[in-house]
Amino acid sequence: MGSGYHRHMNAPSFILGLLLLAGASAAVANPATCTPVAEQAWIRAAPPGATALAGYAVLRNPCAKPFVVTDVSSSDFAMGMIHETIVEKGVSRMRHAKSLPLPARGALKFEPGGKHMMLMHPRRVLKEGDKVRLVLKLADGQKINIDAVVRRDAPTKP
Ligand SMILES: [Cu+2]
Repeated sequence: MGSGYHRHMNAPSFILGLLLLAGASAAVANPATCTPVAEQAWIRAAPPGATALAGYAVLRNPCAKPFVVTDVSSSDFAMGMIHETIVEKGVSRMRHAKSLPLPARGALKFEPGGKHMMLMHPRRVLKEGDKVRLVLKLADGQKINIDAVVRRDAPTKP
């Protein structure tokens, strides 16, 4: 895993590694209060003055119904947006994703080189180890609170 800052580069081996990590089973929650949960949430540390940081997490859905993720926000940033990465003719670009499906009993992965939470204009200096509260918005109006840690590299599963 590289130690660089937020980049949108093609990293197939890294993505494969994350997919392999995704096999873990999710706990089945009480259907009455069933809600998706975020794991391994982190934000890529960036140099002071950076105007956009990328956030990553694995969102698991233990419920029998699907959800749709529509937006992200944080009180530590002026603006948040869901991005997805597309590769055209070998060139990687990112674009705004207005909605991302989270299948029933499935997972949605935000990961380097793929979908990510684009966090723009930080309101405070964010250093390695700092915690940031992110809020994912679902199409049904639910909000998922995520506590992300600022790190240089992706966390490895314990
Ligand atoms: Cu982006």
